[in-house]
This record gives sequence, C-alpha cells and structure tokens, in this order.
Amino acid sequence: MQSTHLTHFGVLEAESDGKSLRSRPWRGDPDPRRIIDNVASSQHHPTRILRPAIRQGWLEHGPGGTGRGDEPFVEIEWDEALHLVAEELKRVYAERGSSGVYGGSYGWSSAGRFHHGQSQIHRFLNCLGGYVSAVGDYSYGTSGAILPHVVGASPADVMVNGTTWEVIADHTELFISFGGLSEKNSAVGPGGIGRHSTRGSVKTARESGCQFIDITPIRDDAFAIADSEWIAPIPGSDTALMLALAYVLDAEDAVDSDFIEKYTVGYDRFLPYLRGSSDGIPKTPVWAEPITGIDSELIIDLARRMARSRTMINLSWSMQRQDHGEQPIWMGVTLAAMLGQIGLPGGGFQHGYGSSADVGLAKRVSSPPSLPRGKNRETAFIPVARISDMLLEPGKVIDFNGHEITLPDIDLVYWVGGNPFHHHQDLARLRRAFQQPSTVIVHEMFWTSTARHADIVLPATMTIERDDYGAGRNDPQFFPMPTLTAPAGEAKDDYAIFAELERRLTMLKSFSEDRTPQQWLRHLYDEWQERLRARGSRVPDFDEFWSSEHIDIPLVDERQVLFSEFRTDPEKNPLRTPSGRIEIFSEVVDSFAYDDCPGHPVWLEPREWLGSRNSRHPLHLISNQPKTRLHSQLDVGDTSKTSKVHDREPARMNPEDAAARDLKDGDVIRIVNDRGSCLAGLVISNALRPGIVQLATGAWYDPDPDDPSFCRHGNPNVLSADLPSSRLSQGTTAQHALVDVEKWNGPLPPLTVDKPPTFVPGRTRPHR
Ligand SMILES: Nc1nc2c(c(=O)[nH]1)N[C@H]1C(S)=C(S)[C@@H](COP(=O)(O)OP(=O)(O)OC[C@H]3O[C@@H](n4cnc5c(=O)[nH]c(N)nc54)[C@H](O)[C@@H]3O)O[C@H]1N2
Ligand SMILES: Nc1nc2c(c(=O)[nH]1)N[C@H]1C(S)=C(S)[C@@H](COP(=O)(O)OP(=O)(O)OC[C@H]3O[C@@H](n4cnc5c(=O)[nH]c(N)nc54)[C@H](O)[C@@H]3O)O[C@H]1N2
Ligand SMILES: [Mo]
Repeated sequence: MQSTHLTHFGVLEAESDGKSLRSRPWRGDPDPRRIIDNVASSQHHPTRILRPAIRQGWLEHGPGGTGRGDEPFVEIEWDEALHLVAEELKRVYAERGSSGVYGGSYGWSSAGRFHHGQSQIHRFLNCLGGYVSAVGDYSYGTSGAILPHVVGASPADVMVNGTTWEVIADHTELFISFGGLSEKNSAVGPGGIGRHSTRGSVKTARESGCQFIDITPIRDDAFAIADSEWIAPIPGSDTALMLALAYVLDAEDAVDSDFIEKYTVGYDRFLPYLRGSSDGIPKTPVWAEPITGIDSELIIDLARRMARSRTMINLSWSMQRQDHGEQPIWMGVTLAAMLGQIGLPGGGFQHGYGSSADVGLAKRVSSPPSLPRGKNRETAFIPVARISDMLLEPGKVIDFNGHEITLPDIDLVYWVGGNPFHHHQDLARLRRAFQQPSTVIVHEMFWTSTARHADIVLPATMTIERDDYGAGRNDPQFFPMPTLTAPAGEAKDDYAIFAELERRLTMLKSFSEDRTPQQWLRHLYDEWQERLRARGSRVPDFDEFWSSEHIDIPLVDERQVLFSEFRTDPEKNPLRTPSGRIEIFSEVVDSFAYDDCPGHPVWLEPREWLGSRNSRHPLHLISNQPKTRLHSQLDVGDTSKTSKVHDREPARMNPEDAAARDLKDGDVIRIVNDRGSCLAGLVISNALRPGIVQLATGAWYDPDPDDPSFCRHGNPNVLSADLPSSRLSQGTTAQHALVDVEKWNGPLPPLTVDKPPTFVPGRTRPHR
C-alpha cells in the first residue's frame, strides 16, 4: 500500500507491508526536511511501549509512595490495567473531586484533528467532571499575556491575521528579525505543514530587493538564501537595543507623530523614560552599547535605515521565552508604532516569522474540523509553567495577569501527548514534584522520561497506526491520514483507551457518543462541510476527500496585512484594547503594580545573563529548538540519532571559548551550574557569538541514579531555572541560563533512556 501522511514536520509518502513502513518525503513538498525520517525509523525502536505497565511499588502497595523514576515496571494485561485506571479515577473523583485531578497535560501530541492527544484527554476528563487545567503555553506564554494588553490580540491572532509573504515580497525593503529567521524552525508547523514554503518566500523577497537583518547570537538562525546581515547581541539584551533604536528615531525627528497621535495611547508616558527625564538615564546608543555588546554607531545607522525604509520588525518567539520576556515584545511593537508603518503593506511587525512554518501564510475561511472538548466545570487552573510549584506548594497564592490564584492540591496527574520531563525547567525539581501525587497516569508511544516517572503507563498508537485527517494551524492543505501499518505491540488509540474507560465508569457514552473513529471522522467532516456551505464555501464530500491526496481549504485574502482595517478606520475597527488603540502605556498593566512588568516597556536586567556580576558561571546557555527533531519527539529516530556525538546531544561553542578550556571538537563535555549538570558532545562553531553555549532541547532526560540533577544524555532543562518571566505572565524562561563547561574525563556512562526500562515478572503473564 502507498499513501501520503501528514506530520508536524511535513508530509511523508509511505510504502507499507502492513507491519512496517518505508518512507520518503512527499513529492509535492518543494522543501522537505529530514526530520520526517524520524517517523518510520522509530516505529519499532526498542523503546516503543508494547504493553500496559505499572510501577512495581504502585501495583503492590496501591496509590502513593515514592520511587517514581527509580522502580521497575510490571507489564500487565489491558483488562487489568483499564480496571486499575477506572477504579483509581473513581476513588479520586469521589474523595477529592475534579480539583484533585491535574489534566492540563501540556504538549504537542501529534498531527491529526481527531486523535489529537490534548483534545482526547480534555474531552474525556470533562465528561468525567472536569479537571485542573493549564492556561497558556511554553511557546509564547509570555507574549500571550502581554500582547492582548498592547494590541488587543493574542499571538495566534496576530499570526493568523499577519502580513503574508506575498505582501512582504512586494513591499518590504528592510526585514529586521530579533531572534533570527530560523531555517530549522520553519521545518515545523503546529498540526502539520503540507508544503514548506518559507525558504521559497524568503528567496522571492530577497530577489525583489528586500534586505534581511538577523539579530541573534547564533548566525545560522537564518536562511543562507536571505544573504542576511548578522548582528549578534548579548542574549537577553534586545529591549535595550530596541530602546536605543527608539531613542535615535526620537532624537532625529524620525518618529511618525501622526501615527502615534491617531493610533496609539500612552506615548507621552513612555517618552520621559526613553529620554531619561524620569529616571536620569537617556536610552542612548552609547548607553546600550555595553549592555548589548553592539557598537553605538551601528545602532544609529540601523535606526536610520529603519526610518527610511518600509520596515518589517519580526519578533521571534524566543524573544519572550526569557526573564522579563514581555519587554522585547512590547518594545518591538512600540518601535514599529514609532515608525508608523503598522497596517501598511510590508511594514509594521510580526511575532514569529520563521518560528514556525505557518507564519506568513494567509488565513483560511475556516479551520478544519476537530474533536469538541466539551466544557470544563472545574474552575481551578494554573499558568502552564507553574506545574512544579503547584505539586510542591499547594495552597500557595501567586500573581497572574492582575489576579491572585491559589495553587490547587493535586492527587492524580493524567498526561497524554506531552513530555514534561523534556519540556519543563529544573528537571530535578520536577522529579521531586512528581513524587507528590498519589497517582500519575501517562499514555505514550515511547518510554520517554515522563513515562518512566509514571505509575500507570498505557501504550498509545502513532499516527501511522490509525485513521485520521489533519491540517496545520494556518495551512490550506487538508490531508486524509489513513492507517499505514499495524500498531506496535498492543498499543491502542488514546480514543480507544478512553472509550473503554468510559464503559467501565458508566459514563453514558458522553465521551464516545457510541461512534467508531471512522464514524467520528465522517461526522465531524460532514458538520464542517455544512458550516462552510452555509457561509458560501464549498469543499468535496467526505468520500471524495478521503480518497484524495489532499484538498485545499479556500483562503480569505492572500494579500492580508496585519491591522490594515484598523489603520483604514480606527474608529470603526478599533483594537480590542481598553482604548481601542495600540497601548504604549497600559493603564491596566500599570494598575497591577508589578515591579517586574510596569505600565510601559522598560529595560530590566535578567536574573541570569552575561551582564550578571558575581556569577560563578561565565557562559550563557541558549537552549533553543532542535534542528533534527520536534522537541523530544522521536529522539530515537534516525535524523535525531545521527546528530548525536558519542550518543550525547550536540552542544556548540565558539572556538575561543573552547580553546580557553582546552576543548576539542568531538569531546564529551559536562555543562554545569548550581541547579544541575549534563553531558553533551562538543561541536565547535563560528556561528556562535563568544560566550554562548547552544544546546537544543529534547534529548530524553537520562538522570544519573544517584543524582537526578545530572543528565547523562544532554537535556538542557536540568540547567534551566524554574522561574517565571514575571508576575504578569508566569511564563517560562526556558531559553536562557548561565553555565560553565568542562571536559568530561570520567568513564562515559552508557545511556539507559534509549533502552526499555527494567521489567519485573508480571502477575498475569511472564514478561518479555
Ligand atoms: N530549555 C527549554 N525548554 C523548552 C523550550 C526551550 O526553548 N528551552 N521550549 C518549550 C516549548 S516552546 C515547547 S512547545 C515545549 C514542548 O514540549 P512538549 O510538547 O511536551 O514536547 P514533545 O516532545 O512534542 O512531547 C510530546 C510527547 O507526546 C507524545 N505523543 C505524540 N503523539 C501522541 C499521541 O497521539 N498520543 C500520546 N499518548 N502521546 C503522543 C510524544 O511521544 C512526546 O513524548 O518544550 C518547552 N521546553
Ligand atoms: N526543527 C524544529 N522546529 C521547531 C521546533 C522544534 O522542536 N524543531 N519547535 C517549534 C516550537 S514548539 C516553537 S515554540 C518554535 C520556537 O521558535 P523560536 O522561539 O523562534 O525558536 P528557538 O529555536 O527557541 O529560538 C530561535 C533563536 O532565537 C535566538 N535567541 C535566543 N535568545 C535570544 C536573545 O536573547 N536575543 C536574540 N536576539 N536572539 C535570541 C537563538 O539564537 C535561537 O536559535 O519552533 C517551532 N519549530
Ligand atoms: Mo513551542
């Protein structure tokens, strides 16, 4: 059988003998990326979870107890596993109610609109009575809090309605990207990407005369084809750089005061700060030079070029995954407002060109169908990155976007489609936090570190093992995803697991509505087709769709420009801010009286950065997204594995920094700070500003048995701080940490996370 299949990283063409898969990238993709090879090559890896498994201590002594992450597992029959899960859910809901169940379950899951893990678990727990949820995300949790105050729109709104690449090619003269315009990150789109078009769009813009400037400590956060200028600031200093650019615009009378007058509020409150009359510090290029490490003459020149060009300011998502990450986003919008080009073709700003494959595509008339999640009757929630705080400090009151919230007391954690032991900060702390609840249930395809820290582990199918359909967030192509191969081992769909639990919990079919997956696919599609028809758009019938390679969802306007309607008529089309305009000063944010996020953008020193005085750790770790996989997904697949050095995650350093430590390319190094340490394989590279160590996220956490703060594999989150960007957003600050690096001279410990965990003989059948 041969078929195409959508993933977060593109479309694959597969040949299957029914059991396993040979794949190659789809011929329809002009720019396929190798991440996709991870899929077929990992399907039957030894770390695939083949049967339900229970932590030994939990099976023998019941809920509670320590030992998560240390004890062996016992494989058991599905029937018994489902019985145990159902009984435990009954107990916790009876004793503690929905406020004792954490179902926030953050994570990317897989492509596919029906089997999407987050939708499945949230629908199931909603049918059961609700769950403590998580708001926001790790991607743009901080901008997600600040942008609505400033422009009345979420990051997703800004992206979906953003200026398209077609418009950029025709109009943009200067494309300035804070955080770079990453080739590697445009490999991936949330929910999938049909054709990778970013490289082609950048090429067209460049050929039309657009100049690209990448502001990033890492030179290869770029497309070679963009032929971009590279400005390498000290990480975490972008707000100071933007302030100095703004200072020059003001001093040289290059601010568009008509725009400021008509479309913004609060500039008069910001200006005294910029000029220094309120705090005695004019934010001049000379002031910014030692903070940013960028020559003041270069800053002046850049400001002048911005003022005389049609300029697009791009703020990558990495800008805000930092301490005080609100500030570069707010200041970036302020800078764009001062240039007066917001709402004009090719000018203004965007949050995330290059951060994901779909940014810069035009909006569709409708998003494709998805599984309804139902309503959550539980009102308790956490900002997503406060997971360890919640488990370790129930009852603690924290600030969040003008509210005070009390961290709930959790008895049961249920995770489907995410890997917190990859994604969360300070993993040794998370491990302590995961000892607190009575029970942790995880559905997974692989023995990830999260599965290893659970009590009940249920094997889930991969997308290639089930029928689904999918399209990315802003991608017009909608793909059928028919089953390609049989499931590995005894893996079941998350849906099938929940449907069987529903039966045992006598939930009156409110979850499954008594439909098979195929019936759901057809039902949701038919409803969607009807909704579209009512609005005058046509798509083929389900059967025609299902037998096609893909269909195209109609677009609203290929030449959309962010905030063009607001610009045309701000009275008729106000922004959804209190003033209806862009808020350079926000009365609302000011009223919260947070010292870490005052009423207008400001430069606040990060807690950890190269400007820190008295730090014992002289290097700045950037833990960005990996080129060879999506986060931690399929880390055992071919593309990810071949990038490893002595089986460790590659870490890059500048030649100067390596020489100062007597390190050679290919050495195993230990990266260390006060929170933890990890091994990594050294790659020496001129692409890095001196003083930087770059270690991508996602190597499966492989804790040393005697010291869980030491990861043998190279997960940077043993080093990152579990501290929020501010009281406003409580967002993650994952991207940055101070560290030191030394050569690893000891014997190289073998990895364990790339092998199955230890099993002890089961009660119901002998283990494998
Ligand atoms: N240091 C540092 N840390 C970071 C970041 C950083 O920049 N620096 N970035 C952060 C960001 S932006 C993000 S988005 C997060 C990502 O964090 P996650 O989204 O948690 O990471 P993934 O590796 O995508 O984890 C998804 C997991 O779901 C499983 N899975 C996939 N499909 C299915 C399914 O259908 N069913 C089930 N049951 N399981 C499935 C996969 O096997 C995988 O283990 O990481 C964050 N962490
Ligand atoms: N291949 C691949 N693509 C992905 C993902 C993946 O895992 N793999 N993950 C997807 C997800 S979930 C997300 S959220 C996006 C993330 O998209 P981004 O947040 O844009 O991606 P990152 O790779 O974390 O960071 C991009 C670059 O920002 C630069 N940078 C870091 N700190 C600073 C700073 O202080 N100042 C400046 N000027 N630059 C800085 C770094 O050099 C870094 O390489 O990527 C998506 N795309
Ligand atoms: Mo993300």
